[in-house]
Amino acid sequence: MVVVHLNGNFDNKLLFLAGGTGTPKLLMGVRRILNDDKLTIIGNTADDDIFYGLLISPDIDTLIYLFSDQLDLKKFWGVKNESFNALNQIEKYGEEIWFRLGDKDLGLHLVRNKLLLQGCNYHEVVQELCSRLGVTAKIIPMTNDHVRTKLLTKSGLELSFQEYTVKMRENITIQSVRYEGSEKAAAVEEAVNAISNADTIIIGPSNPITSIGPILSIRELKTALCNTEAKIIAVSPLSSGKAFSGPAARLMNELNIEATSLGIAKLYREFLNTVIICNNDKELQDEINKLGIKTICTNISLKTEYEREELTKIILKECKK
Ligand code: FO1
Repeated sequence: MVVVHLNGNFDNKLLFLAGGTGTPKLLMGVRRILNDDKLTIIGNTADDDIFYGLLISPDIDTLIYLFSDQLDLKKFWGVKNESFNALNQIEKYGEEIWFRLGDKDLGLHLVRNKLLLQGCNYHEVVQELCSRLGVTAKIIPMTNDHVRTKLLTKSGLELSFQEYTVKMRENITIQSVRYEGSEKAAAVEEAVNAISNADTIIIGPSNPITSIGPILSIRELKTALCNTEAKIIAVSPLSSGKAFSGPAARLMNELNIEATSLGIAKLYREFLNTVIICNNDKELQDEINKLGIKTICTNISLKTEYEREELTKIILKECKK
């Protein structure tokens, strides 16, 4: 397939807000049209967790692996052609191994840990890792501070995001979600500046509760989104009330948030200009338009390279002129 690079004719400052699966899929399409150095991404860090003493940062790592061409594109997390020798060894010491850390992935976690121990803040660590891997997209973690998604189950158990999604396989009813630490957390300054200086901001089709929600829970980032001159476009992660991947629809239902693209538009209504929704959801257009938000109906499934590239073209046409 021919890669259509528009770089010469495209000087829009683009910023993405990203979680771990939907937005990286969209970014694969964007990469086929624009050079990585044209892209800035603010990544969620509230899925982060500690395993065997090492900080693991799934959403940021997916972005790093994507932009260094190492991502396992079957799972959309971890490194391709991975092995699990270290994990099998860890199990021999009686440790739980429900969170599958691969050998190559551990390389990243060890170097990150070293940089953190040397006193770098988290954004500096990500910059250093990207620079060592030759990543030219700007990946900015939302905060250097501790923010963690915590999910309270109906039975009163509070789970981390990884316990909920990987250990429990989302097989448990959630009553409420909070973002531990978000009230005190400061945004990374470059993230605030990126929002203020962008021409167009794309809220990718990531989970609004566990991926975009934590980013919005940081006051400075939400305020910057409400005040920016940028055009803000969201891509819905839902079609006919179902998520393309992950627990977004299920969680929204359990939290009594309308699990449709209208629900998505309502969640982002304070700052949203345009929402891109699935062809199947055409009947929601009028209700969304009544909120003062423009709708574009198209194929948003992002399953194939062709679909990713086509959606990118639609987004680029909608960018602030
Ligand atoms: N997801 C799984 O379903 N099972 C795993 O064992 C698993 C391990 C894992 C290790 C490193 C990493 O960066 C991500 C990993 N994920 C795993 C994905 C992760 O749980 C979620 O997909 C993201 O947090 C969602 O954004």
